Amino acid sequence: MAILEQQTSQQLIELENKYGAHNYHPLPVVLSKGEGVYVWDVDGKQYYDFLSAYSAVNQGHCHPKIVNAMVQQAQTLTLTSRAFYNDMLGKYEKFACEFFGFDKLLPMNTGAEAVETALKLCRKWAYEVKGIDENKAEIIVCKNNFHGRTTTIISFSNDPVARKNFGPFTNGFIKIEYDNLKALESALQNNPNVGGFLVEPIQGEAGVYVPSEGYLTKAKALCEQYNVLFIADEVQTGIARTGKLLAVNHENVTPDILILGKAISGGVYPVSAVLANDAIMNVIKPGNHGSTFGGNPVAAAVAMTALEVVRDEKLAENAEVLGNVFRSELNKYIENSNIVTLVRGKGLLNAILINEEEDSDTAWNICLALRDNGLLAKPTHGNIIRFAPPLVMNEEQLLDCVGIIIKTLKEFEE
Ligand code: IF1
Repeated sequence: MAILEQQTSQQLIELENKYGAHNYHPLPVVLSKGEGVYVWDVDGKQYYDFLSAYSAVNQGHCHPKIVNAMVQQAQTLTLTSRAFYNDMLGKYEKFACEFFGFDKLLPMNTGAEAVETALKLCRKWAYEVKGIDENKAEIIVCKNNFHGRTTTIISFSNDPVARKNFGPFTNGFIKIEYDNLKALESALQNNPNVGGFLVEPIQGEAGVYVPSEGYLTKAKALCEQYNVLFIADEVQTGIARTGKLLAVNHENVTPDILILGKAISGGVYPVSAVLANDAIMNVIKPGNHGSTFGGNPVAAAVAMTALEVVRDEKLAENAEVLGNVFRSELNKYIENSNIVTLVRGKGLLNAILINEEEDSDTAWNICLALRDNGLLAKPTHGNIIRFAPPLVMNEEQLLDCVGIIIKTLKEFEE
């Protein structure tokens, strides 16, 4: 195909600019190959990937076992729709339910679809099990949340750029401060129609905000006290990213509804899932919810293999160990830095705070310099840079990356 002729980075950027909607502002680098912790641009330059496609490539780029599982299934049966059974879905559902410890799984494709599914499941449970009056159910969410881009989800976002001119919005959400148990208890006490509490165990997009020790435990206890479902959005924090299989495992909290996405497929194929026990999931009846691709055979094959890789290669344990090394090394540098004020995170989900205003372009310029030095990362909000390499990284590679990061930051020290 002519279009596949070798084109320069600039030509490829111009193609996207001319023919693609401008819904992103990517870092100016054009990637054409990925393997493990590395990606290469069209000119053959190698980079460490320190974003992992927003924690979707935890198992490393193009993991051979996961790619092989996809190829094998794609050459056999790709999609039946749910109008018929197929020989892969039940096996995947059983495998994933046992892997995460739930009775049932509802398969979807993207993280936002899984969040929407969880909201519908929570509302239906609120009416049919808790007994809240129809159309009166409320769901508590946290300020500075990120749960996806659909109209209902941005209805409870407070990001003006994500919301402006997309109204009218969906009602039925109560916003409270993150990591504030008094705010949660007050919302529960003063709103009898609350059916659920939707929370990110660590707020990723907000800038890798790790809540106080015990927050998740006490929040779950408050939900139990008020007969409200605790809904954990682990789309970004799940699948070993924070040093445990799930971020809620750091506090031994079991959510009533678990939302997964991204790395459940190793970044090879869109797969997401909602897991819950029968008392909740069984409110869903035929015709209530669905999706053409949800639970397709390729997704099933890919997800089972991607989860096996997490288990067999001990990626959570590796993330825990390397995350401690990363934060320890960065903290040594921060002691004498006049531009970086802190590093925070869990496992290999970390971020640094640049001591500039939110709208400064220092973080962006640092990411451009990191790119020139062979490492790819991107700022979240203005002055925060997220660092999230694939969990297959080894200590030697991590220390190499720490060296690149510190060398680059020093270029910006006054
Ligand atoms: C973008 C952010 C990260 C998520 C959580 C649900 C979803 C996401 C906790 C929806 C998705 C992605 C979306 C992508 C960039 C990235 C992101 F910057 F947007 F916020 F990771 F932090 N819950 N996060 O993080 O999953 O529908 O995308 O599969 O929209 O720019 P999705």
